[in-house]
Amino acid sequence: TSEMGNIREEAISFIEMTYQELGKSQEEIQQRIEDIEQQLKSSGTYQHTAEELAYGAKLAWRNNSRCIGRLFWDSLVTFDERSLQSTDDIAEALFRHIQYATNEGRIRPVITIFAPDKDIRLWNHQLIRYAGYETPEGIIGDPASLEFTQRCQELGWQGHGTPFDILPLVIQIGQHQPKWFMIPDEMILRVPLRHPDVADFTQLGLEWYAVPIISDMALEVGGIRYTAAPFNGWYMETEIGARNLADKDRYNQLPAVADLLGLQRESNTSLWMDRALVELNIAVLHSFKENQVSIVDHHTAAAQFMTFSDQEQAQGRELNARWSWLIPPLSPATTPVWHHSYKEREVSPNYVYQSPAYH
Ligand code: HEM
Ligand code: NRG
Repeated sequence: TSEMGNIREEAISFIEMTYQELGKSQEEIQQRIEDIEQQLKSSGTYQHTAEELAYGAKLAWRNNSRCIGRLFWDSLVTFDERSLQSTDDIAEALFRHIQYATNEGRIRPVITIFAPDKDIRLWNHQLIRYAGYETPEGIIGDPASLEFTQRCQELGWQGHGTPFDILPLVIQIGQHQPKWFMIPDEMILRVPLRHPDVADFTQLGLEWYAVPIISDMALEVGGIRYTAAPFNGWYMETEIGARNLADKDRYNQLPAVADLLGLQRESNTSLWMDRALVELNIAVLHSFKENQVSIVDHHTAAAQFMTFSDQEQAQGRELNARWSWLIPPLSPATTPVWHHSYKEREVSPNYVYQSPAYH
């Protein structure tokens, strides 16, 4: 398994699995394993073919126990950018990723993979994310971004100070000074939030960006760790409406939404938080839909996950799943996921956490 970190064993088990799934012959498998053993002997490491890399990224998605969106694992598009050596070239590749994935709202699941052996790190948690500022009047923007925003300012970046400033890309190679790059405005698709039947909802001045592109996890494939491998799908509405905008330690918008709806906030018994939460999630879905930006509601996502689970079982593969992450944070017991129990194992390939690139 992956925790042993034996590169030869990891490589062999990855090649056997991948080549079998891709319908390759036993000879091809043997040949490729011998070739990898040669590379390991002479250099201590080995290189994936473009095909192995793309399939490894798909398997890592299929294996990730916390993702409810895995039905679409086989449609992942890989941009192989392992040849890039400079922060400027890497920034250009990240811009290409953002544009191709965004696709004017018809979001495409994409991963861009950089060289595994140059200690490339993206400091961002997601390529597109809002800044957070500590001010005398309180926090402005996303409190989850406070520390990274400060690092960006120390590097010379300056935001406008709005609640929705987009942070720059920060790229570091080895122990060199990290470089920052502003993302051109026109590349960032944003969705202003409104509510289908509450006209005043726009007074909240809320928005969210279209594409979540996780950039701080490592892709682990066949004993090789890709430390810079940003990936994206599209949002499930609860991520925005039940967490990012709702959590007390994020944008904390439930009181404002409740006031707008004319709800009494004196008593818990009125369930004002729950009612505000539902209307906020309705606004997220309505706004993304109206702007033709891909998004999935939690009922549809849960149904898709059940289909994925059936499909895996039919293929004779054991599902890897963590219940506590797969249930949505809104009305979880209305989804079938709630009523199932799941087994979680450590499986490779996978997307794994890595120690922070900055402190
Ligand atoms: C986690 C949905 C695509 C890999 C999640 C979560 C949701 C989700 C709701 C939980 C996030 C949270 O609670 O913070 C979706 C949807 C997708 C999608 C709707 C649409 C296609 C992808 C893709 C990949 C991926 C393309 C990778 C190739 C992951 C990983 C996590 C995750 C690694 C765990 C993140 C962590 O541990 O912080 N996904 N996902 N997902 N997803 Fe997906
Ligand atoms: N909850 C985070 C994003 C985590 C990943 N979610 C996805 N991933 N949908 C947030 O920004 O709200 N994906 O690759 O689509």
